[in-house]
Amino acid sequence: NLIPIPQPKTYGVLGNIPLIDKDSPTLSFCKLADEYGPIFRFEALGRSVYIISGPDLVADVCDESRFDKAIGHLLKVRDFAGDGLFTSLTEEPNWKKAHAILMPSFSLQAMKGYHDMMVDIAVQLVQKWARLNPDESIDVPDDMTRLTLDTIGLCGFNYRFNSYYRETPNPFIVSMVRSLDEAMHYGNRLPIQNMMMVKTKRQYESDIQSMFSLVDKIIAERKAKGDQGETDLLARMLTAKDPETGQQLDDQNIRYQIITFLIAGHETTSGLLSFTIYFLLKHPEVLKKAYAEVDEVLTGTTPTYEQVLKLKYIRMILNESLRLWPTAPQFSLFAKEDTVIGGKYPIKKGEAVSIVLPKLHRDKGVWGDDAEQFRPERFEDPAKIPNHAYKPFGNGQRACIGMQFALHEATLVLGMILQQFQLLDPLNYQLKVKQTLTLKPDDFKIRVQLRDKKVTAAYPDKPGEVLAQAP
Ligand code: FDE
Repeated sequence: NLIPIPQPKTYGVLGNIPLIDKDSPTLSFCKLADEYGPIFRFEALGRSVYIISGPDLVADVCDESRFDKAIGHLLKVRDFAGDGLFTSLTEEPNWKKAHAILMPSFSLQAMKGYHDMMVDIAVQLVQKWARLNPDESIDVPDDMTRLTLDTIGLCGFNYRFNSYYRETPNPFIVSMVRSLDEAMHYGNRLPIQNMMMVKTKRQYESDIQSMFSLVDKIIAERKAKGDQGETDLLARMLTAKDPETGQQLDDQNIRYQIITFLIAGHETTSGLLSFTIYFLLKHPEVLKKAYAEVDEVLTGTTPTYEQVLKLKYIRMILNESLRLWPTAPQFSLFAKEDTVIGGKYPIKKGEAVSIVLPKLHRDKGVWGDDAEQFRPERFEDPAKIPNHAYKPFGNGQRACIGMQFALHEATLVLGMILQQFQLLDPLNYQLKVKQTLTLKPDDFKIRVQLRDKKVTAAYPDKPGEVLAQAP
């Protein structure tokens, strides 16, 4: 009773490529899934992958005894993220080593150590917004990207990108975004096309060099300075030993990990914050409950670590936002042996599957008829969350190591924003989703009004001083 897996129309050597919008592949996959169902084959220039969005199929491919993370779609990203955590195979020695070394730095407990640094950056965002004139708009994804980049820079490497002091994105970010964009498009072009794009290639190579040189400089400076009791990720990478092998990470791998954290830690979290603000603007009843919680819990000038943990409804809002718009919208696996999924679809050893999260997360059979509705209350009871239909942070041992980090940061920032501001939507924004490697609301602008001028006036001018005062 095995049945063949459907495949949409092909176009010669291009296979199915003409069916996807190259600027937003995930959304195209969602549309194809509407037509072809919970699994279909997708062929591109000789590569083939099964696109999966049905909960029972996802449950099967998330069985780690049969499937493991695939990186075929990330090969180009390895040009600058090498064998860092995100772009390595589970089998590569550096994955296991770095995973063991870095896990403790991302535990729930470890968030306590990052809290004050996260507040430092969040205060910069709040101050910027508080000082805008009433007729000035905020580009939400832009300001959220400033926040998440500066936060991972400070918590990770004690480096200040100081994005709020710049009009345009930091040059490092320009290089990173452009390289990611090129890495995403490269695989969907014919080799001959890629060969002819001489300028693009030159730009790509110079972008990678400039990323390497900033990161190598950060590493070299820290080494020169010696251990001064830093507790950030970099300190841990430079000193900690893998409990199993007794080995440390080498400098090249540390470079790749830093670039990995900068990529993984800022685009995804900034998209999460942007979509969440969008949902709050469009759901006044949710916004009202969120204000009520924030006003009850956040009593001081800036939130304490413990207060952030008490923002339960804000967490539910973030979970629901990640359900409808998971900002890392796809991940891929390969079969370790010949196998069958969903009781009827044969998958051969080595074949790849890719899970399309926005589609999975809206499955009516699992989430109910209101699956398309934004309703944070779904996450009230953790026991009722259908785990195989909710994978915003990936799966198993290859799941997101930065989950606690991202959620603590996002909860804290949303709390601070709601504590201070009324959110306004004078342009009546209509959602348009943009994809780089991650998803974001495109061209999303809002305005804000201070709720109570006294609170922000209490911030000292230098953000650092807030830390000194924190109880
Ligand atoms: C990871 C991740 C994932 C998986 C992917 C695959 O499988 O391929 C996912 C889905 C995710 N992640 C998601 C997310 C979302 C958000 C918001 C985030 N994420 C955030 C963050 C932050 C940070 C820092 C990070 N993140 C990081 C990371 C890393 C490193 C990784 C890899 C891991 C391993 O080991 O593999 C990830 N992330 Fe995330």
